[in-house]
Amino acid sequence: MEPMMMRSITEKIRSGIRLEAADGIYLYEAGDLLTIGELAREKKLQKSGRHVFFNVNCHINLTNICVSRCNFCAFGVDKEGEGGPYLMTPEQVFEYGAKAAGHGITEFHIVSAMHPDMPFDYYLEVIKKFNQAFPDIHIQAFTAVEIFYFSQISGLSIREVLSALKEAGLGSMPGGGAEILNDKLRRQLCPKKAMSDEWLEVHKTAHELGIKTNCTMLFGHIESYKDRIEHMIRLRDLQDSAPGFQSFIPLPFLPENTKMANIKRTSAVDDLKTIAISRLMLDNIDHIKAFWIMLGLPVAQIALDFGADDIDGTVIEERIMHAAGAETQKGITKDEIVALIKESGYIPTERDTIYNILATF
Ligand code: V47
Repeated sequence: MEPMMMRSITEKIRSGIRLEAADGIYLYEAGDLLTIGELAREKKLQKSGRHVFFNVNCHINLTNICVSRCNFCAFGVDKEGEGGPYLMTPEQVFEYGAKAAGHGITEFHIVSAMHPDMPFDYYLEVIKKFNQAFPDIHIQAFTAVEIFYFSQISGLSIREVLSALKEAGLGSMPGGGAEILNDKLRRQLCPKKAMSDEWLEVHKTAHELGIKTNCTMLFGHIESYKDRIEHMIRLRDLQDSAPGFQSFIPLPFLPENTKMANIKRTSAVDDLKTIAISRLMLDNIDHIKAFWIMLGLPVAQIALDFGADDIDGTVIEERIMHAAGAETQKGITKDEIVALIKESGYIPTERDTIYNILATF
C-alpha cells in the first residue's frame, strides 16, 4: 500500500497545492522513481502539452582565465598557468559568432569568467558588436556571478551594469553560477564569487528591468537533499516576488579534472529524480530543461517523460562541461534533436530564447 506521506503529496500535486520542503525531501528519500516521474509528467503536460522545446544556439566562452577558481570547475585556469589560458579579443569573438550566424542560429549564449584585468567595457563592446551586426539573433549572456563581478570591477551598481548591458543589446541572462544557494556550502565550493543573496539580488534586479533569466542548480557534490530542496524553494520564492525565470536547469556535477575528482558522478536515477522533483517543487517556473550535454543524450531523452519539456539547444562547441569530462558530443544538429524528441513521442518544437514557437516538426 502507498505510504500516507506519498498519498498526501500526490493529493496536493493533483489539486494544485504547493509542496513544502518536507514533501520534497520525502520524495528524494523515499519516493518511488516511477511514481514521482508520473506526477511530474502530468504537470509537464498541463504546462506545455506534448511540446518539447529546443533552440538552435551557439555557446561562446570569451575566456577561461578566472580569479574565482571554483573547486567544482575544470574550465577556469590561471592567467599564466597550465591548461591553455585564452582570451578572445572582441574581433575574434565576432568572427567566431559570424561563422555560427551563417548556420541559422537564433541565439548567442555568451558566458565569460572572472578575468583579472578586462574592464567592463570589454564585455559591453562584445554585446554591442553582436547586436549591431546580428540584430535578429537574441543575445543571452553573462551569469549573475559575472554581473556581480562587473559591478565590483566597474564601481557601478548591479542595476547600472544590467541597464548598460540591456542598452547594448543584451536580451536575457543564462542561469549559471547558482551552484547551491547555501553560503556554508559556497564557502567550500566557490568562496571567491557572489554568495547566495548576491546571486538572487542580480536576478531580482534583472527581472525588475524586464530581463528574463534562467536558473540552475549544481547537484551531486557535497550537498544534501535538504540543501537541494531549500535551493529550489529560494528560487520559487524569488519567482513569486519578482517573476522572470523562464526555465530551471539541474546540472549534475561532473567531477573529472576538478579539485573534487574523488566524488562519484551522480546516477541516472538521481538525475531523473532531480528533474522530476524540480518540476513538482517549482510550480511557478514554466520550463524544466534537460541539458543533454550534461545528462547525456539517453538520460536527457528519458527525462522528457520525467517532467522536462526542454532539451536546450544545438549548442555548437560547449567547453565548460567538456573540460570536466562530459562524454557527450560538443554539439548536435537540429535533425538529431528533432529525431530524438519524436522518438520519445513528443512534438519537437523549435523556440526562440523567450519561448516563442518558431516551428514544429
Ligand atoms: O555555473 C561548472 C556548472 C554552469 C561544472 O541558462 C559544472 O540556459 C557540472 O549555467 N560539473 C555554467 N557543472 C553553465 C550553465 C548553463 C548551461 C546551459 C544552459 C544554461 C541556461 C546555463 O556550469 C556553472 C556551474 O554550475 N559547472 N563546472 C562541472 N564540473
